[in-house]
Amino acid sequence: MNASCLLPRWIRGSVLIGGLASTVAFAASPYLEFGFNERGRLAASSGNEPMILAFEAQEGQPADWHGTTGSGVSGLPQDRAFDNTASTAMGTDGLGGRAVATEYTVFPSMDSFTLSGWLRVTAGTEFGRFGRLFWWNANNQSYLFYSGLVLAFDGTFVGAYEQFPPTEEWVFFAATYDGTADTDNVRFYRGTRSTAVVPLSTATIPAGPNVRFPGGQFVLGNNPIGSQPTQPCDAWMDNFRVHLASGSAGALDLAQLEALRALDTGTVTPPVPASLAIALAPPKIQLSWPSLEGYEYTVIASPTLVPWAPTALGKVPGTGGTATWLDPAFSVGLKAPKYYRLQSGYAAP
Ligand SMILES: [Ca+2]
Ligand SMILES: [Ca+2]
Repeated sequence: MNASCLLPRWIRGSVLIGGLASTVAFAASPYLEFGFNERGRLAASSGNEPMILAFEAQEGQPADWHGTTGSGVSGLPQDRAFDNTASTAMGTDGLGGRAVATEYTVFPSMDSFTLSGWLRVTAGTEFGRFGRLFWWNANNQSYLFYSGLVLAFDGTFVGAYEQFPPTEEWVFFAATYDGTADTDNVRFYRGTRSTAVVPLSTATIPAGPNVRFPGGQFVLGNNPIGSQPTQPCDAWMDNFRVHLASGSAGALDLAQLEALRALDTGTVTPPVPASLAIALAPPKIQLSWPSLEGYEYTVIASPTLVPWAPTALGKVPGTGGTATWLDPAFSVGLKAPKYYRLQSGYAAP
């Protein structure tokens, strides 16, 4: 017998999936959002799509490219960045790390999208050379690279060239595509921690829904393993986001991008929402969820949904594997409802 069948109906209907929602002023939640604020080999999306990235070195060796505390764009103690500066050079013929999706993933086909994030290079880093910020290997290669800021899809290259000289400060970058517009449907933007986002250049490609990312290997910071030439992005990266939408809403406008930039300079991206499963460990209730190193999870319960009267029952450190928590006070035969919620937060450094 499946143990979960023993659960009274009201229990199965009352388990909540908790976590702190990601909110961005004036713009919908990102489809993907990587803040790199955990520790360990994995980096999780706090956007709507719970993609997990694994860090690896040039030839695929396991690595941890999380920067130190405070290395993220906000400089706040819980903020870390993807530190790919161990790369031997920017772009072509350098050797360096990457963050690659642990599963082959498909973007939904949408009319519009935005790729945005933050980049910081060290003084003296050679400009250009096609260092990969983003790679999506579909039927046609799609990528964004640091050589200026260049977007390539369907074999078409459009870009804002020579606009990103290495200054050793964090630079906000964005490329938007609005497939509902026939002209100027690709736009590039730049900002810094201290200066607002400004438009750079525009370009025109054939209009239509975004079928240019039909699926494939998703990589940040380099080409996929085994590629020639090797093209690491010898830099720090933080808060890489993908927005997607039907209609034109996925192409964020200047005000929305400026809101993102301003938000990032003073806050740390929210923790990854956790998904909660419930099972029986007879005769007790057991909760389990995928956990990340560097996070701490708090199990909360209330006897009623409204009003929500929470009691914190326990704290569990993230390990990078499945975390479990057994409710010592709740037997299956108990005839009272109990509503669980799981909160995720950053563990103390
Ligand atoms: Ca960060
Ligand atoms: Ca380097």
